[in-house]
Amino acid sequence: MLVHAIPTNAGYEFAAEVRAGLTRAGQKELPSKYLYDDVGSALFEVISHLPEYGLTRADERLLRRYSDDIADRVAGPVAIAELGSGSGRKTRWLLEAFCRRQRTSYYPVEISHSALVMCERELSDIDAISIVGFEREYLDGLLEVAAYRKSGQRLLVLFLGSTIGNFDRPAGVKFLSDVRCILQPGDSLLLGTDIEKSSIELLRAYDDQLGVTAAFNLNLLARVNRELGADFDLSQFAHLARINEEVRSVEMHLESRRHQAVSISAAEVVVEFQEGETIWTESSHKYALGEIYEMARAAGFRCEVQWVDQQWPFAENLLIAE
Ligand code: AVJ
Repeated sequence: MLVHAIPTNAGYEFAAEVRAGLTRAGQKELPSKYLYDDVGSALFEVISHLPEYGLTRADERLLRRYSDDIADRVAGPVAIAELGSGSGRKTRWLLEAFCRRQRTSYYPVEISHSALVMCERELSDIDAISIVGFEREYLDGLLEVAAYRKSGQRLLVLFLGSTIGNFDRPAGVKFLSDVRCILQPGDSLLLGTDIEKSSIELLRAYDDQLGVTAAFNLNLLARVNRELGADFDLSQFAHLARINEEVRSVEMHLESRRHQAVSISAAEVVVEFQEGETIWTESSHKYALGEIYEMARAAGFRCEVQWVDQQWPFAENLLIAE
């Protein structure tokens, strides 16, 4: 696989965003995309196997069951771009279905280098596939993929795993509109969305008994220590999952167990935490089935089909660019 690597001002951006998020007035925050360094990506992989966290397995079941259906609906020569490929495991079924029909180009777009490498290892044995990976932010990568498009080739964008849920609702629609702007009418977007479920189930899924999600969350501070020379004492922060009823999301926070000060050398800042104060690290929004049709329309798509998993309510939505 050819990999286009990321331009290297990435470290500087990380420091700037950490500084901005931890020095702002009110709720402190760190962007959830930084959860996925090599350690974080590996921990998420473990989360996807936990009995409490059914999301990834539901996604995979749907892709496995309906891959032929999806490939038939997106007929003709197609280039497939995946935003956030992860290990690539759940994409296999879909790619195999497309490759049975014709030669297919697959362009994973992923900020984690190790995930890209894993993804290639996982998928390169498929017949009639060519893989070019982009170590990029989603929209930057998608722009480059669109520039590779050959005439007469359709583009299918995969945005699976309910990653869209990490945006708040307005930002989610804005993101879909940005994707739509890069596409041509008739191109498609396969969007995975986690469906609303009980608070009990959600809290179990985001605060599992083994503590893997806690480790996944705390790793963000460990990463700031490693990469920005900070001195976070991990034993003085606690993982917290809570429901935000108003916006219908599950939030992850890191709660300071005592009053403390942390110095972050590369961000040139010392941050003070009160006892009980939290850093907000992620929101995962949950959707009603009908709502996805409206979001699609607002972003310039029409939702053509919705496949729903019964075991763990989750939907795969096929959106067509209008
Ligand atoms: C990979 C973004 C879909 O929001 O559920 C898992 C990440 N966070 N457990 C999600 C996650 C806590 C996950 N996504």
